Amino acid sequence: MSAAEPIQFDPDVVRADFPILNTVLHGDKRLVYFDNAATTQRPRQVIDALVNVYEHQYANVHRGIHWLSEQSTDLYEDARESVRRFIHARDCLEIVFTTGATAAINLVARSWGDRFMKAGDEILLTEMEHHSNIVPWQQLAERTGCLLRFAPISDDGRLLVDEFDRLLTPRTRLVAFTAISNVLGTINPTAELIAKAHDAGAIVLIDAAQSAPHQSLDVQQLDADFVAFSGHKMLGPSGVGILYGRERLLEEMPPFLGGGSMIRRVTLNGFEPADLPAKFEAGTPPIVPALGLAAAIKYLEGIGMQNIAQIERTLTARAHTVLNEIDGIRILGPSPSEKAGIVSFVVDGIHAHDIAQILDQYGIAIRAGHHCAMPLHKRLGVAASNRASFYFYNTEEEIDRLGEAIRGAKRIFRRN
Ligand code: C6P
Repeated sequence: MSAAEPIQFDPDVVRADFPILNTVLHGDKRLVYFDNAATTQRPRQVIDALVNVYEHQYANVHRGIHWLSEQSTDLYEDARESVRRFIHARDCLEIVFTTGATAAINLVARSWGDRFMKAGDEILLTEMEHHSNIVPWQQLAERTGCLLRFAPISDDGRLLVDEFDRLLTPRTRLVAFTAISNVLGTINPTAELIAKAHDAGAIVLIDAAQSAPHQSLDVQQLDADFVAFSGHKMLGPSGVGILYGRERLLEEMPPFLGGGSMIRRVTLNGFEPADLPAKFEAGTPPIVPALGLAAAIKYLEGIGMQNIAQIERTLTARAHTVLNEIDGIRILGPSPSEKAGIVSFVVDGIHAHDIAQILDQYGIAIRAGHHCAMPLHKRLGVAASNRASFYFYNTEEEIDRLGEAIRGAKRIFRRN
């Protein structure tokens, strides 16, 4: 199936690619995997690609002059090209392999931040950020004396754009926000916010950890400066992520980690950094995970990102309908039309961990807790929430099972 074709999607055919979805637990419960915002599952095609590399193509990259190393280096650079194509970057120089979204954001905070931020400069974030897009900036503020501002959200979890505008001032040097909230599912108006930030003279980092796996991403059309995301949330292996950076910005930045590969020359007195992107890839990179990510991208492209977004819209709408039919449930975040496939909720009088534990007895995997977004939970007035997060291999029938399981939990706690 190509991205341009109308959707012809048979969930049973797709699900057959994912061996783990056949898992039966607790005797007779077929696994319902609704923890996709934490990490997704891998299709056979990705698993086979990993095995194939280890069996036939594995050596260190950019080091050997032997045949196997050349094979492995070519595949690693092909993987970079797959990522470039997937996010529509201009050049492979702008694609840095990291160990994940967290590492990518920290790279920018350490390298760009330490070089360009000074006391009194401001960074504008939002109240809906994951800790990975808060703590690196708090650490930068400790190092440099720069100040953090947080654009507030409405009670139903939408960014208050007027407030964002008010907090964007000539002192704002960087704006960093999530394209999709990992708790609320809110889809932020990314292009609009980037344009506003640029008008104010700020550069922009997009945390795309929850958007790159679910929507098409065009960094040139968005005019993004930095974009961070993780392979394991988009069918790829853990241990690999991407920092996209505009070439001009990456060129101005000093290397963050030092070691092998990131140098052109080393003497006992100092070093000269390598060209992009090697300058930011010190040490042996995540070779096999990068190749696995390329296989994952190939699979996603086969389904088509627009189709994926459409399937998830249907699942999210169904989840809202099912949950709204149950008394005493508060769904966090906006209406289904404004959110991605992430539905967090709180059940009156039952702790999120208890709900998750009972759902597990029904074979349903969801996440419970603060989902690495403690400030957001404080803003919403809840200590913890339950989160069901979907991917294109989930089905409406599974969502109906979620509803039955929550009713079961309420019966156990006599809250119905
Ligand atoms: N969120 C979740 O269950 P890493 O851990 O580096 O792959 O991704 C970090 C990250 C950054 N931004 C957002 C918006 C995220 O959702 C995540 C990861 C997972 O919500 C694990 S805490």
